Amino acid sequence: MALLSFERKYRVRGGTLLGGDLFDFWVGPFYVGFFGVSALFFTILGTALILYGAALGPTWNLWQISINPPSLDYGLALAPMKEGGLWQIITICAVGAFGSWALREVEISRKLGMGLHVPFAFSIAILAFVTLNVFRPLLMGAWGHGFHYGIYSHLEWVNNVGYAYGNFHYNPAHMIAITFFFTTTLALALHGGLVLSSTNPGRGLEVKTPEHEDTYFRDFIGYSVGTLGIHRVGLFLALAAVFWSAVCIIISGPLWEDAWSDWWSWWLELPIFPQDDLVREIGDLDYLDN
Ligand code: 07D
Ligand code: U10
Repeated sequence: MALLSFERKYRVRGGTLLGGDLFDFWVGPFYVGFFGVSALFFTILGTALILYGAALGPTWNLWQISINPPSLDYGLALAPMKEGGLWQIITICAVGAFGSWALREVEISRKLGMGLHVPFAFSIAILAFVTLNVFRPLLMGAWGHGFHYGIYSHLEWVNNVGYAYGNFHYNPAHMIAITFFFTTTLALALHGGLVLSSTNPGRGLEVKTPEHEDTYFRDFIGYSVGTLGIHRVGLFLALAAVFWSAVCIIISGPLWEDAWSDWWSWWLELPIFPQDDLVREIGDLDYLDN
């Protein structure tokens, strides 16, 4: 069925979570729905407030515009507009827009009778954002712990928070998150390469089958996860990357306040290591100073 006739067939009422039939229509290719309206509302309001904040600020240089959270002195209170209040309202708009977007995905999935995998996956991204700018500031007692909305300023924030805990590379959850991010790219490269090599073999050559794809990996590494399975693997790897990112930042402060390298002292206490002074010194990397 051609895409346009498919769309006509499936563009029927129903499946909405909120608003009944009221917003159950399409504008051009886009489904609207209650959450399309709320997503647009929060996006337009949030963007307008960012522009207002930029107008108040010292620069129109795109790289340097920044909407900053309140200073730590305000704790969890509301701050005046020009001293972080804007950041607080923009954060509400961001969460409102992301949440609406996820629920719009749910309505579209329901209309088409599909699984909720896409909204579930996007919800994990939202979880990471909310962890950074809502959960962690709440646990640490001040909105000032949220990150700045700006290109350079958010990089500065990552840098400063990273070094506040010594060297963030020693954060074990950060290690796991990075490993999952890198493995995600490996899996996607393998999958993209495999599918293109078998289904787009070049002019005049025969398109190959999933059996070719399976056999390629059985010959190569002794196992194929299968054509459906690779998508499960991909989704798992990507979601695990973002999940462990959220873990790595929520434990920095609320759970561990020192340098992350010190957390690893339990490793040196393991009975498999000789517990004499020389080994301790090497373990503390003191030898690097000499
Ligand atoms: C947060 C995105 C959510 C997105 C949503 C949607 C719009 C719409 C519309 C354009 C989670 C947004 C949609 C805005 C736009 C249009 C049309 C996803 C999110 C809801 N680090 N580090 C991470 C690496 C170092 C530090 C994560 C690597 C240093 C801190 C990831 C290295 C120090 C924090 C990661 C490295 C340090 C992180 C980020 C290497 C600094 C965090 C991914 C090779 C000196 C952050 C939850 C992420 C985090 C984070 C990777 C180095 C500090 C694992 C590869 C050593 C303080 N680092 N890092 O979070 O965990 O995705 O956040 O050196 O807070 Mg790190
Ligand atoms: C994709 C896909 C798709 C599928 C898929 C996949 C992408 C369309 C159809 C594939 C995806 C998956 C399976 C998902 C999981 C994968 C990942 C998440 C990526 C990460 C992968 C891993 C962590 C696993 C890595 C495992 C590896 C690399 C296997 C290691 C294997 C070996 C070292 C053996 C290599 C074999 C050789 C060299 C040839 C034969 C050798 C032997 C049988 C061993 C014995 C050898 C001898 C007797 C000879 C003497 C030895 C010599 C000469 C030296 C050997 C040296 C060594 C170091 C072994 O898109 O959908 O579905 O499935």
